[in-house]
Amino acid sequence: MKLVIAVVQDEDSEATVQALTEHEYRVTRLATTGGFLRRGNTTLMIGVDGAQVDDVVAVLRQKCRRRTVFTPLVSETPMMLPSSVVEVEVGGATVFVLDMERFEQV
Ligand code: 2BA
Repeated sequence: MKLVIAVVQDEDSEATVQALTEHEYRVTRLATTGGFLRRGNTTLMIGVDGAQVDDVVAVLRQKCRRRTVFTPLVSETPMMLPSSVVEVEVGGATVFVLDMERFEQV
């Protein structure tokens, strides 16, 4: 079995979980925070057979969009202007696929 871990934007999480559930995948949703933007995102854990990984990734690709986010420029000095922002492109989904050594429900 494999564990698919996907970091998705909060805006996409509801539709993504719904689509995965409709495909009969089991999903755990975690509220997480990106280290760079320091804003909320959603991490999904999906345990599947190896043969299902490509289908899970296809659902993620379909439901998770890339977006441009404007974020305040972080500066080490107090010289930062209030209008200093940087443009960052985020998403669709950041996907990790791990070998699952053991899976059981007790
Ligand atoms: P954040 O860490 O908040 O990053 C948001 C976006 O900021 C990233 O989008 C990327 O476009 C940009 N970014 C991140 N680190 C950067 C850096 N050091 N320099 C310049 N730009 C940077 P995505 O790549 O789509 O990542 C979305 C979220 O996925 C991340 O939110 C983080 O929560 C997670 N993620 C991405 N790569 C990861 C990794 N290798 N390990 C763990 N989590 C990861």
